[in-house]
Formats: sequence, structure tokens, C-alpha cells
Amino acid sequence: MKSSRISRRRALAAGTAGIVGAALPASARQNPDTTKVQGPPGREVGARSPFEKPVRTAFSPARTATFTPLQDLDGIITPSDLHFERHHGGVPAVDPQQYSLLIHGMVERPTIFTLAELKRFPGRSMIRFIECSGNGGRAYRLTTPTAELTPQQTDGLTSTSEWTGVPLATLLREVGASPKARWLLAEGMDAAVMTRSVPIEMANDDALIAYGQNGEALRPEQGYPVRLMLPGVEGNASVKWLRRIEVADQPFMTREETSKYTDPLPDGTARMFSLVMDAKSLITEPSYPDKLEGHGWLEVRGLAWSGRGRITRVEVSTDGGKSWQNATLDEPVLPKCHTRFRLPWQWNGGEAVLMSRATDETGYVQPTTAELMKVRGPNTQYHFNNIRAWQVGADGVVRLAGGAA
Ligand SMILES: Nc1nc2c(c(=O)[nH]1)N[C@H]1C(S)=C(S)[C@@H](COP(=O)(O)O)O[C@H]1N2
Ligand SMILES: [Mo]
Repeated sequence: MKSSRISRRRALAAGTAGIVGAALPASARQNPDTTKVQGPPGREVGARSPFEKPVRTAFSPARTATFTPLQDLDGIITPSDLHFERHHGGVPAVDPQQYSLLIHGMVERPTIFTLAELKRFPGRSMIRFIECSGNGGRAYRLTTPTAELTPQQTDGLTSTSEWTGVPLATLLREVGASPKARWLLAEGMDAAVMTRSVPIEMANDDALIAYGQNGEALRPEQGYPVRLMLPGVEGNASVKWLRRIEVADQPFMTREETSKYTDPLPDGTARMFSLVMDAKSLITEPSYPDKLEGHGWLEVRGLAWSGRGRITRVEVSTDGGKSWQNATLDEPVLPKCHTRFRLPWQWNGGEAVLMSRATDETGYVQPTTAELMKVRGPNTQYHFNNIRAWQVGADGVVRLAGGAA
């Protein structure tokens, strides 16, 4: 069986300096016989192989958002130092000794919890994605037939971590939240003082007051020492550097849920509190800037996820949506979590259009661009889960395809 090779032109597209080889130590370039010289001993904190250089890219010098290099990753866990970031007021330096969380409002016992007190409650770990609801806007609005955009550039505002913390439901019981409570406010201690209203059902379901990420303390960029983690919900509501929760019987109508994070519709009305992330999928390999070389077999790989539960099916098309085949889903397939899919494909050297379509356990099927555009209109700012397409040229070059679906 002849195998197709995918050449990696990724370092160039990611905008990193120079050619990958030039950054390697001289010893590596000379390819020494590693069995003849003993290598260095173990280190207190490890680092990536100098041959591997994945980076978070940003679109603006202010780096208020950085994107996960989805095309460089395998499996479903995002390495913590590559988890996407979105900051409205920078990354505050919070001393864990000084940290506290106030829970008040419609509660019997308003309480201030220190970090140590939060950690004394029975804990829970869960592997869940976060996605910024602004993710994918560039692919949705693409007007040209193709574009030289990577998965990272179009959809890198989603990542998956194992989050550890105390269920918010436990804390609400502890403070004696009123049975009349319907909403709560989550407030951050960054310069943006991010505030969002959260429905009480979500708070009592699987919401986590998280202090752990992938086996260690949260990264500063992810909200150290404590963030709210709302599985399946638009990233904005997972308030980082969480300092206050206020329990109430109505939403607080903050700036972030009135002026921002609402979806104007073609009929002149707007969706509000469109919190749940709909099912979505994305082929990460092959993708721009790959170039297929030699005909034969390769594996089409990608990620699928849904804010409503588990992914039950991912179909892949290699002919622009005319026919579809079921991809294999890697275990574990977890609710509200990135799910890895794979499909072997024989490239015959001709033009092809690769697409993926996710279905979740509620039966929801990822829409085409045209279908989504019809219900949301061209000016919507959030929730871009339309089907992505990659055009493979006869020369093997892979580019993002616009409007194909
Ligand atoms: N306090 C605070 N929380 C915040 C933000 C912020 O700017 N400040 N950004 C929000 C947005 S818009 C998103 S998408 C997620 C991103 O989480 P991450 O940076 O850990 O990936 O955090 C949310 N929580
Ligand atoms: Mo976001």
C-alpha cells in the first residue's frame, strides 16, 4: 500500500521565525549516534523536545486573545501552556494566600471562603472543553472561494483540560441558597471585572469552582487561583479569577450579556443568554498549510464537541458534501468534551473537498454555512458552528474553502 505524505509547512504559516531546523541545537543537526554519549540527567521541570515548537498565536500585538495550535495536537487534551486565552483586562497576579471568594445575596449564610477552605470540600475532576463563542467568525464570514488560514487561525479559541475543583452546587447548599433563587452573578477580580449572570439550573448541574487544571494548579492565564468552569457554555461565562458570587431571582443584565454576547437576528430581534455551545467539528489534518505529496492512504483527523452532551457521530466527506462516511471516534467519548475522530482516506492526486459533520446525543446535526446563515444572518458575532471545508488542490495544497457548504 502506497502512503501519501503530508509535508508540514506549518512553522511558516504560524509566523514563527525562520526554518524549524535552524532553531535546533548544533548537536541535533549533526544527528550524532545517541548510543555513544550519555545524555543529560533528569530535570526538575521538563520542557518540550527542541524539535517541537507549537505556539499560541494572536491577531493583535496586545494579545488579548491567543489561539491554540489545533493542527499541531493529537488526542483531546490541550497542553496547559497551549490552552487558548481570552483576556478583557490582562492577566492579574493573584496571591493564593490573599485570595477569597464571597458568596452572598439570596442565601441564609453569606460566606467568605479562602482557597484552603474551598479545597476542604469534596472535590471533582472532569475533562471538558471551553470555547469562546466568538470562535470561528473568520470562517463564517469568508467571502473568497479559498483562504490560507489554519485551524488555529479560524477555530483556535477552543481547548480541553481536566478541571478539578468543588461543585458549585455544594457551595450553594453550604451557604443555604434560597429556593427562590433563579440566577447568580459571577464576578472576576481582573481589570475588566468580568461579570456574567448564570441560570441556577446550570449552577446546580455540573458547574465547578475550579482550582486545578491538568493535574496542577490553574495557569495564571486560565484564572489562577480559582475560576468558574461552566461545561458546555460559551467561554465568557466561565469567569476567571473569581472573587464574588451573588445569588438572585433574576439575571443581572451586565454589559457582557446586553451590549455583548447577544445575537442579532435577521428579523431585528436578538437572542439573549444563548449560553450553550452547539455541536461543531473541524478537520485538523490535513489542513492549511499542509501539502499532500504522493498519492495513497492518509488519515483524516479532527475534533468534534458539543455543549449539550456527548458526540454520537462524526461524518466525513471527501467530495464536498455529496457523500458522507462515518469516522471512528477515539475513546473516551465524554460529554461536553473534545472528541477525536479519524477516517482513512486514499488521495488519488485529484482535487477534493474535505468536510466533517458532527451529531450529538440530542440528535442535533451540525449545520451547513448556508443553513446557519439563513437563521442567524450575516452580521451575527457569536456561535459559528457551521461545517468547515478544506479544498485539496491537484497540486496537493490544502486551503480553507469558503461557502462551499
Ligand atoms: N475575569 C475574567 N474572566 C473571563 C474573561 C476575562 O476577560 N476576565 N474572559 C472570558 C472569555 S471571553 C473566555 S472565552 C474565557 C476564556 O478562558 P481561557 O482564557 O481560560 O481560555 O474566559 C472568560 N472568563
Ligand atoms: Mo470569549
